[in-house]
Amino acid sequence: MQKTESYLHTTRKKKGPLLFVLIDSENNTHHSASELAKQAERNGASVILVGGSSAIDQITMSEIVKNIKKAVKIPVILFPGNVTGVVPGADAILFSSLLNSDNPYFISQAQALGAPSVLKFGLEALPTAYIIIGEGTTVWHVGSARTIPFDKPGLAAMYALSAQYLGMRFVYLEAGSGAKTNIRPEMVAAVRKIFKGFLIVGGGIRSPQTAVELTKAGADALVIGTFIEKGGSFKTIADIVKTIQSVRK
Ligand code: 1GP
Repeated sequence: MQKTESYLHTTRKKKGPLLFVLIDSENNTHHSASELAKQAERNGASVILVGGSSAIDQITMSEIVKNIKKAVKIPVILFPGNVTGVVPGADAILFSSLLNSDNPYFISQAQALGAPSVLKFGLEALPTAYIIIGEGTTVWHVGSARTIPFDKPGLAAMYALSAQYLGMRFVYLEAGSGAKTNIRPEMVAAVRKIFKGFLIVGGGIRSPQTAVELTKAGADALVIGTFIEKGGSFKTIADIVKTIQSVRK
């Protein structure tokens, strides 16, 4: 196991469920991105994700990654929405296949196009099944997702099981950035029951209450982006970290 993956498992074991803070390079200037990352680290985040489904400016993104790397000690992991999200300077990349896309480009073609850059930039690839739940979000639209309704946990579990059989070590259940509703705990529990790897859940999470329900249901890490981008308080972030890290199973 390489460095970032091993850090994730060790930290998960030591601290309990983790918080990943997502910084969308399209919505943040260089200065504000590194400031947000610093604050996130100070308030208990374990990873900074950089990406977004509409991020297309590689030059800006790679500068933002460089600045964030200088500002924090926690790993910086790329979260690409397309080949344009592969830039140098990060510790690792969620090397994802959008399993429930109707468009083969997002299942395997973008991956083939992006892989040589992952190698060239020396990024640690974290093999991830990306599964989009619900509809109406940017990622749902851009990724041509075949909708899995929020109240169909069995469908998400089927995809997660196939991810496991395909050898993927991460599953990311995604409601979409700024989603009105987050993934339901019942769906997280159904996926947790059959998926043995590292389970990430994101989209629409804004409160310690939701965060604790999702981690109790079995999420190893939660992703929060919009709440912080919209000026949500870091005190809430610290509370979220504190409550989820009391969930240790
Ligand atoms: C989006 O899961 C992440 O890809 C985070 O979602 O922006 O709603 O926090 P939010």
